[in-house]
Amino acid sequence: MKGLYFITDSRLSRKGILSDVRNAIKAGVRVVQYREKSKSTREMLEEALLLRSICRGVTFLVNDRIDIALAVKADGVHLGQGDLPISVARKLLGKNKIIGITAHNLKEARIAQKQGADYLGVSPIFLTKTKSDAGKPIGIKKLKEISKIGKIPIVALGGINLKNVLEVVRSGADSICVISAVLDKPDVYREILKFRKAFIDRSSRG
Ligand code: TZP
Ligand code: MG
Repeated sequence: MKGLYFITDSRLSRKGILSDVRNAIKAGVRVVQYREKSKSTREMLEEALLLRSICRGVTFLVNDRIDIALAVKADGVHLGQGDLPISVARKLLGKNKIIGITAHNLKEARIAQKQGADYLGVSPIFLTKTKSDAGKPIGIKKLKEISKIGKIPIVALGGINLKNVLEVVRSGADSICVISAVLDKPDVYREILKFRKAFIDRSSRG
């Protein structure tokens, strides 16, 4: 769970999520999460199968839906605080699958870690329009606090753009996820490359 993490968004996508994911992988993304909030289960299954076949050599996760993740042999799931608890998800998925949990604060981060989450999705760092129920931005200070207790990798997301990304990767994020700042642009591949540079800049000028 290092480097760039990409989440699909069929509402924001200009050329379709399959094209976005191909470009994201070409640009060096290491993790792809299939996140779909409005399609039928059957449509999701079909899309997830296609994505599974595209995501060779990168980690492929499914948001919320453990059934879809199991059906397409995804590498794991990403769950929110209102989804099935980690203990139940672990029983269903087995010990080898990845379970990522969204944490908005230190308490949620500590609990998720204790319960056996494989990584934390810490969000929203900044204001985001992409997820209507994302909650209040937690800011850089809280991200730093959470990263200090974090024994498991931290994926930072929510409102990340080219202006603030370096600060985020220097504040303890192992991985970053950017949705709108990338999908707003016509060339997803080129845009993701710019974010990838932030990880190089962290080590050279940090
Ligand atoms: N979960 C927390 S914030 C978020 C999700 C899926 C959306 C982040 O999108 P953006 O456009 O990079 O702010
Ligand atoms: Mg969820």
